[in-house]
Parts: sequence; C-alpha cells; structure tokens
Amino acid sequence: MRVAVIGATGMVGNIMLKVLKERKFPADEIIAVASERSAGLEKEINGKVYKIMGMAEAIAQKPDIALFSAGGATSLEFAPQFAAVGTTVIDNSSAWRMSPDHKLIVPEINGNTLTKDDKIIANPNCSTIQLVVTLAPLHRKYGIKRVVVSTYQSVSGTGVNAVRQMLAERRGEQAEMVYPYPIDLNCIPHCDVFEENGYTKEEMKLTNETKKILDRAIDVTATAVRVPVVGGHSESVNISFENDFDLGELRKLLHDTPGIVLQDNPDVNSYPMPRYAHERDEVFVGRIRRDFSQPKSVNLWIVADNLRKGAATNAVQIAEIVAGLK
Ligand code: A2P
Ligand code: 11C
Repeated sequence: MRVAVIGATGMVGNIMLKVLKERKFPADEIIAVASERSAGLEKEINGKVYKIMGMAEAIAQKPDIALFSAGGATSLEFAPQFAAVGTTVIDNSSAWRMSPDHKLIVPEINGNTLTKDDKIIANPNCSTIQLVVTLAPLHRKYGIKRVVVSTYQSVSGTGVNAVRQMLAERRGEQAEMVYPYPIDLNCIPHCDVFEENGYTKEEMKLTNETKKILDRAIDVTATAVRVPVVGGHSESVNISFENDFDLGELRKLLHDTPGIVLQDNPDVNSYPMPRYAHERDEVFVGRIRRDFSQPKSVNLWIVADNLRKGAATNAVQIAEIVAGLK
C-alpha cells in the first residue's frame, strides 16, 4: 500500500502524516507532496525528513491512496488526475462534498457505503464532523426534526496565518491581518465569506453537509463564530426530536457511541473544552440538558480537535476503510 499526502507541508497535511503513523496505517511507502515551490526539497516534518514531490511526479507514482489537503482549487484540478491512474483520493477540501456523484463520509456513520468504485471521496468540514458524530445516534433513536447550532471556532481552522495574527496581537506586535478585525480579546461572527442569503459559507456547510450525511429531512440552522482559541472547535446545539426521550437514556446512548467521550458532570465542573480536546481523536459531548422551553428537545455542547477528528483523523479513518477494499 503506497499513500501520498498532498499538502504534506501544510497544517492538516502534517497531522495526516502524524495520524497515519500513530494509527499504524499499513503503508509500505508514504509520498509527501506539496507545491512546485517545495518539490525536490528535503523537509523535516514531525521529526522525520521527507523528500517532497511535486504533483506530476506523484501522479506518475500511481499511489494506492492520496490524502488531499492543499485547498479546493488543487483538489479540483488534480484529484481527477490521480483517480485516472487508479488512485483513490480522500479529499479534505470542499471541492467534491456537495457533488451528487461523490460520497461525503464520516466512517462511524456512513463508512459502510464505500465501495471500490469510489475514486474521489469527500471528507466533511471540521465543524460538521463533530456535529454529525453526535447527532447520528440521536437521529437513529429519536428522529431529529430540527437542529440549531452556534459554533465557537478556533483560529487554526482558518490556517497558520490566523494563528500568527492572534499570537502577534497577544505580544502587541504587527502581523498580517487575516480577519477584518483583531481576533484576540474578541469574537467575530464571520467564518469564511458571506453568501447572498446572509449566511456565511461555513454556516451553509454546516447546514448542507449535515443534511447530506444524515438526512435531508432534518432542518438545520447555523451561526458560526470565530473565537480567540488556537485549536479546538466548540458548538452549542439545540435539537428537537420527533419522539420524546429519557434524559438518562439519551446520555447513555452518547456514552456508548464509539468515537464519543461523554464529559458531563456539573457537580465536579466536568464539561468539554478545547484544552481537553487538544490532540485527541474523539468528539467530546456534555452540558446535556432538556430544553424546558419546548417539547422533545435537548441542549448540548460539543468540542473536538478541528485538525484531528475534524480533518486529518477522519481522512485517515476513511483511508483505513479504503485499504480494506483494495
Ligand atoms: P507548499 O508548502 O509547497 O506551499 P496550509 O493548509 O497550511 O495552507 O498548507 C497548504 C498545503 O498545500 C502546503 O503543503 C502547500 O505546499 C500545498 N499546496 C499549495 N498549493 C499546491 C499545489 N498547487 N499543488 C500541491 N500542493 C500545494
Ligand atoms: C474553519 N471549518 O474553521 C473551517 C476550516 O471546508 O474544510 C475548514 C474548511 C473546510 O474556518
């Protein structure tokens, strides 16, 4: 099994390499790929030196699997070229997510729908993944009618320059402004660009991807906010069900769901926070309480490491399924 990581020098690419190693992915060879600027250079990533390949050379290698995290434009141009030589592409960009011809996969939920014929597989947006991991078991048991989600998204979701902006602000130094306003000591209700309908692209990803993965009949409405946290996205979620639930049973259902860690004991101030989710692959859920303002509804709080389960880990889990199909 030969695996290429496209965007290996980038923030998510780095973690893809790390997670492949941590999970002992059965790769005989890892091909680290970046832009032509880096091609031919030797780069140290996570303490190991990789000779970086350019795209054309990597396609000529015909790897079995290519994990892409080098932006939507790169995916649109090159994923079909890898697929044409028999490589299965797992793409972390938004390029193929909403295409009716491509599957949008969270392994715990719909990984079993993958077949050998899926040559370009889409990895969902980070804030969507942690949301649907939590919603899926609840939808199966109680039938979800509507979801109202507000996110508290860390700056690493925007990229390395946004992390630099925030840390420079903390030191009182000048840095490139990635956001239209200072982010430190602030919250910016604006993730990604605004669309014509008044929502941001991030809010529409949360809505449309959740419906595609779980059920198009579920109504979803979202507000996405950037907060001054380096890593880890948080979400406040209000869920209305078709059927009523017992709170203890609902809590146990989440506790028993693979990939979820229940952290919900107000008596000892136990609840999910980005600090605890850091470098973890699970989705943390807590603050679970009945919404007394309307029937059959619950409020909860979800946190996950946006670069891990929200990106690299989910992609590597898809790769594990693909490896089993090869
Ligand atoms: P490079 O380091 O050569 O610029 P991030 O997600 O942190 O912004 O990183 C983006 C990643 O995508 C980097 O590894 C970058 O490589 C890579 N990249 C950007 N454009 C291309 C391209 N056209 N072809 C291949 N890799 C690319
Ligand atoms: C953010 N969710 O935190 C974004 C980052 O579509 O994969 C990931 C963008 C994407 O801003």
